[in-house]
Amino acid sequence: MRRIMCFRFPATSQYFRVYILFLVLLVHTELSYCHREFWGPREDIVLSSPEECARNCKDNEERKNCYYKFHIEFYTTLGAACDEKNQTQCIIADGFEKTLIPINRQLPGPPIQVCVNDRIIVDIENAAGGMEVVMHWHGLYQNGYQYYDGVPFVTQCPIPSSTTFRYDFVAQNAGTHFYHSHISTHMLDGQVGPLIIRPPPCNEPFADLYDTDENIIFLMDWMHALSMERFPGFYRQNLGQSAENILINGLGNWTDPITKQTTNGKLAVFTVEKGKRHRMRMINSFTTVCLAELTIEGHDMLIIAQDGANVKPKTVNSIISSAGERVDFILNANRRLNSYWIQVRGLGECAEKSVQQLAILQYAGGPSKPSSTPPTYNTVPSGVVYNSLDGTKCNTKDTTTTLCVNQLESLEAESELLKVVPDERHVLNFWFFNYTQYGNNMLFKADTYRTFFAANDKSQLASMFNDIEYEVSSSPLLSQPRSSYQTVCKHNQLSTCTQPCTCTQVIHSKLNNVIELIIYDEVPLTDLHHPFHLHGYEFRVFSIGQFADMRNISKADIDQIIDQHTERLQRGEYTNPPGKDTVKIPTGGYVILRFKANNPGYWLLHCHFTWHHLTGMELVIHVGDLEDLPPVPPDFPECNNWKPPLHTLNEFYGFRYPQF
Ligand SMILES: *[C@@H]1O[C@H](CO)[C@@H](O)[C@H](O)[C@H]1NC(C)=O
Ligand SMILES: *[C@@H]1O[C@H](CO)[C@@H](O)[C@H](O)[C@H]1NC(C)=O
Ligand SMILES: *[C@@H]1O[C@H](CO)[C@@H](O)[C@H](O)[C@H]1NC(C)=O
Ligand SMILES: *[C@@H]1O[C@H](CO)[C@@H](O)[C@H](O)[C@H]1NC(C)=O
Ligand SMILES: [Cu+2]
Repeated sequence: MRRIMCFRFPATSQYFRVYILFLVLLVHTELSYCHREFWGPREDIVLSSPEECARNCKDNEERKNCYYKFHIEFYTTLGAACDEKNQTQCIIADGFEKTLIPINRQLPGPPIQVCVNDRIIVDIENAAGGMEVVMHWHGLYQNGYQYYDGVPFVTQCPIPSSTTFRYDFVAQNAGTHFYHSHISTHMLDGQVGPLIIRPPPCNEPFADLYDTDENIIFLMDWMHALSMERFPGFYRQNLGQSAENILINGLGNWTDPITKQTTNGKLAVFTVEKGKRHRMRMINSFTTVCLAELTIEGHDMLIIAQDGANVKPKTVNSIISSAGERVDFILNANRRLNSYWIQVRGLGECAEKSVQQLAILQYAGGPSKPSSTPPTYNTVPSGVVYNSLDGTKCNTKDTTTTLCVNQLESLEAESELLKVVPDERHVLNFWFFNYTQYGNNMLFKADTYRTFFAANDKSQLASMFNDIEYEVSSSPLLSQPRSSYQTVCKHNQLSTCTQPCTCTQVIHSKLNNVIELIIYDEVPLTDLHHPFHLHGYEFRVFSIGQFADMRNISKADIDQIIDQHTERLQRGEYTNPPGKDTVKIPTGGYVILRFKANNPGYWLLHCHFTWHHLTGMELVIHVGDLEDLPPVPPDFPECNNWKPPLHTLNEFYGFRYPQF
């Protein structure tokens, strides 16, 4: 278990603490009296505002109860709010008018910034009529708060419109995290925001390496219509689901590729002080298959954490990330007093349309515009690329041009994870079931309604993970285990089911086992580098590899990978594999990761590309048994099918229908 508090109060200050507590209670009892209807009967729970919570964390500080209200509704960018003097409710985005479903009329959503051990309470008011909401806190363990992980039909029912749902959990693991909608494609329509958990100074290993910790670089992909427009996707025009634009901290401009006209957008400005070292927290909240490549003119970047997990610092020149990944780096503002371009290029499918966005790094007191010409899409960065698309050198010591996420080292040794044979090993392939190969008549058959998405090559696809297309159950597995079982895959389901095999895939794991996952891209497709995210855990990335020849990966290939991995373990070659919760798998490649299953619950493991996981590329890892879990919170909302048995009309529950 990770240490939360650094040291206990010395005995002499105990009395003082009790005295303070008494005073605080006295004051709070007074205060909360008038708020009683709002905050319920408890009088000792004092809520702090988002601003009060976004403080400098101190050693051994009392926990704060950080309260947030998220109001969700339909809204438009560049709406009438943008003509007001006070533009607090104006969303400009990239200067293109479109409908979105944001939180509190902000883009990205309001930042949650707390200290380790704070309690986070978020009331989600769903005022988006006709739309369900579910919020996932990406990167948080939720150990003890399993019911608040925010996965529809796994941990909770979706929040129906016109109702409010209260999330209530403790910030356990420090790091740069974020929150996002986990239902439909809403994440792409504004339901995202940063979630930063800072440790007390005594648990911050890099405190000496930086002077400020204020900058969040929040990357979003962006479409010029509601994203649902593109699910399952068009077939005759505007194929595929690639993004039209990228936003940096919700801002950017956009040049129409046909008319060449540029919108009157605003670029994000990051102000730094010359001579200071700034910790930058970069969050990739993309939903499409595009990747983001970040470079900062004239500056290199010292990487100190990935997905909130600290690593031994390494310098790079550009940072590639895919949906769900975060990178903390230190930027040393040691150049001439000026301003510099920040460039984010869209890679993968986004390369076809040369999608990119710019922002400005401004030295305080310097000019507001960089003196150099803005970089174009064809400005390719030089130097070391972090998390590059080339996975062929990840299992070597060569980091001259590329630095893979597994080539970094964790600060913490985890010797139990290094044992040669794990307690459980799951080999999980992923691929697409291509209905179009069968002439589509399998998909568009009378009375069958199978899930699919329309890809950019005009094929109609379902997404397979471990040879199964995940079927969403009608009740949450965690909170309603007795009613959710109907669709759960049976033992040996694969031997009996017809292709594509569809059921609610649950892998049962024993609490505290060391679990190894080998996830691989069985049938490589150009430009696809799927990022897999595991809820509830930070795993360690042991090995990343890629078969250079873009061929299908066979079972024999996997056996060979396991042999190599086993030899490396036997030779003790893995030195502190780094922690992460989202990992990008190279095209036609694989990743080997391990974690200790010390967090009971139902945890989703899925590709973080929205269109893939919505069409089946996900499964649930069920750790532990019912008795390992906290009880379901009282009055927790339930949902299920309702198909009562049919009776003759006048015997139905004794009710007599009127006779005419
Ligand atoms: C504008 O909105 C901000 C944020 O709500 C508020 O602090 C400020 O007082 C408002 N200004 C005016 C002139 O209303
Ligand atoms: C982007 O917007 C800024 C600010 O409105 C503008 O100065 C700049 O010319 C635009 N960029 C491009 C490439 O048109
Ligand atoms: C699906 O099958 C069709 C027809 O064989 C083919 O043209 C297309 O490239 C395939 N797409 C994928 C993604 O495999
Ligand atoms: C790879 O697998 C796909 C799907 O099973 C199949 O259509 C394709 O022919 C295979 N490619 C090769 C080179 O074997
Ligand atoms: Cu995917």
